[in-house]
Amino acid sequence: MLITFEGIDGCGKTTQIGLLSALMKEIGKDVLTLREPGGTEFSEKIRDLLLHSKDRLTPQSELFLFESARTDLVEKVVKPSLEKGTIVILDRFYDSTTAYQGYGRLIDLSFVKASNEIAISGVKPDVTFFLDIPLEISYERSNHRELDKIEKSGDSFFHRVIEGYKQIAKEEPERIVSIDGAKTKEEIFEIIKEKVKCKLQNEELKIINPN
Ligand code: Z5A
Repeated sequence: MLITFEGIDGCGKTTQIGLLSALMKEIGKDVLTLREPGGTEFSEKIRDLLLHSKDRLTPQSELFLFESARTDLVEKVVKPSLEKGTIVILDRFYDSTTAYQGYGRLIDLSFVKASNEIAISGVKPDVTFFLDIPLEISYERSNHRELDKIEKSGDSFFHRVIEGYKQIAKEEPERIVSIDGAKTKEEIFEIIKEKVKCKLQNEELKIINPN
């Protein structure tokens, strides 16, 4: 099972992934948590370039770097883990590219979606949690931390990213669960726990009764 988390900076992905992975381990599940960009030696090098290089990147170079990091992670780690039956939890996946490079950087959406398709080669999340927070909360939570390259993109960029996420969630209500990220950590985790429990039960039923 592949579970992904999405949302703008500081929306609480890392916090919820920590809680979910601890719970999964507690109930005896084999679970792997990964982040994008990252998760392989090569993808971590690309992450460093994307977030910290002093070079000015064009939106297109940014897009291709995210996709290169993604394909490396998918082919080397995500696919083999899913094939073994491991539950993979990803901090960001291709919805981030649609939101940030498509809606945020204004690269043609059909081009972004086609690039995503190449990078994921058929690997799709079973469920995606979109933690929806306004920009003000993102700024409050990242309080005084040094900003990376993408975080310095400005308010109008982030407003477009937020609207992009809302649109993506509207287009795929079956896969994407939108949660008000301003709720408490505990309230958010309750919603996530219930949804994952349902997914696991459905999966077990499918194993017992494949038809
Ligand atoms: N990016 C892209 O442009 N295109 C792509 O295709 C991909 C990524 C894959 C990666 O940054 C950047 O790359 C990201 C998008 C871009 N840039 N931006 N902007 P990253 O991985 O370094 O960081 P991040 O994913 O954006 O976010 P983060 O800093 O890791 O935040 P988070 O994981 O969402 O939040 P958190 O660490 O769980 O929580 C932040 C703080 O809030 C922390 O102090 C918590 O204790 C607190 N918190 C969490 N939940 C709550 C609640 N519910 N109430 C109150 N306080 C809370």
